Amino acid sequence: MNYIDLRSDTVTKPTEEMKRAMYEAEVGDDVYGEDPTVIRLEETAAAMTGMEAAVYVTTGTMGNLVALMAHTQRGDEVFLESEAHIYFYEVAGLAVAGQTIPRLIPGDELRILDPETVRAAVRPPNIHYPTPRLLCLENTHNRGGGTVYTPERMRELKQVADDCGLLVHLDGARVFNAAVACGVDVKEITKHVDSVQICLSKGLCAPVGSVVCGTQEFVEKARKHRKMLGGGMRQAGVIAAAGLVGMTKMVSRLAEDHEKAQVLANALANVKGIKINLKSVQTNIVSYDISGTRFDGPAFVAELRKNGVLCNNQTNTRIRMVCHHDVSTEEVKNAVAIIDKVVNG
Ligand code: TLP
Repeated sequence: MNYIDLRSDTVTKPTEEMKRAMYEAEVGDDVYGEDPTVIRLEETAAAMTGMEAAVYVTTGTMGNLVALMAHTQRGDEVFLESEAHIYFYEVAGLAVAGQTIPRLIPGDELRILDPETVRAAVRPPNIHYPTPRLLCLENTHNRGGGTVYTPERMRELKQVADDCGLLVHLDGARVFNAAVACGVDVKEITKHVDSVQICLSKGLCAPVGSVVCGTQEFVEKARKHRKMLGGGMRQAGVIAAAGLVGMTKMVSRLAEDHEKAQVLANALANVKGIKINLKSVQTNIVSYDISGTRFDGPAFVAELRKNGVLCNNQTNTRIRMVCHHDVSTEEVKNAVAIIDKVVNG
C-alpha cells in the first residue's frame, strides 16, 4: 500500500541533491580529524548558530547525551520541562550514562516553561541537595505539539539560569522550525544558550546525523564523550555531505511544512469527535485529542494504518501527525478525508 506517512519528519528520505553530494563527498578518517566534509559541516554548524565550534554525532539522542556529559559531573541536578524529549524518550541516558538526577518542571499546556517557575525550582546550596548544574530546554517542544520558545522567552530563561548559576543546553532537534516560525535567524535563539543539539535527519531531510555546538572547550569534551559512546566515525563525510545540504539548502523550505500543518489542523478541526487546540499548531507538528471518538490511541493508529495513513499516538487519547518534505498538501487533505470516514463512518 502507498501510505501517507505522518508519523514523523524523521521518515523523510535524502533529496537527489543530497544523494549526489554523498556520492561526490571528499572523505578522510574523522577520528584523526581528517574528513574534509565533516570539518566543513562542523564549521558551517558553528557559524550558523554563532558558536565557537561543533561536533557531528550520529543522532539527536547521542548529541543531547554528550552535551549533558560535557556540562555535568556525577550527581549533578539537571532541570527539564516535565515532558522533555531528553527525559521522556532517551532511555534514561541522563541517569545511566550521564549519572545526573533530573528535576522536572511542568510547562504550561503548550509545554512552555515560565522563567519564574524555573527560578523557584532551583534551591540554594545545602549539604542535603545535589548541585544544580544544567537547564535543558527544547525548541520546538515535541510533546507540546511542536511549540515554539520565542527568542524573548529564551532570553528570559537564560537570565534566570545565569542568576541561578546554571548552564543552558538546548535540545534544538527542530530549532530551525522555531526560527522559521518566528521569522528570525536561528542565532536569535541560540545566542541564549551554552550549547545546542540540532537534528539534520528530521525536516532538513538528511538520512542521518546531528550537530552539537558550543564553545571550543565544551566541544572538545563532547567529542571525547562521543568517542567513548562509540560514535567516533571514520569516513563520515559520506553522510555529513547530506547534512551539509540540509543545513545550507533546506531551512527556508520548512515554512512549507508549517503551511501543510495549518491545512491539516484546520481540516481536522471540522471532523466530528476530534478536538484540536489550533493555538498549539505553531510549526510542523499537529497534536489532537480523540476522546470524542470510539477509538483509543492504539486502536486509532491501527485503524488508520489499515486505511493507508500512518501516525503515532502520544497518549491513550492523543494523536500526533507531523508534516514534512515527503508528504504533499494533497495527501494531507486525503488523510483528513480518511480520518473522517474512519471516525464518522
Ligand atoms: N524524536 C522522534 C522520536 O524519538 C519521538 C520523533 O519522531 O519526533 N529531541 C527531540 C525534540 C526529538 O524530537 C528527537 C527525536 C530527538 C531529540 C532524538 O533524535 P534521534 O531520533 O536522532 O535520536
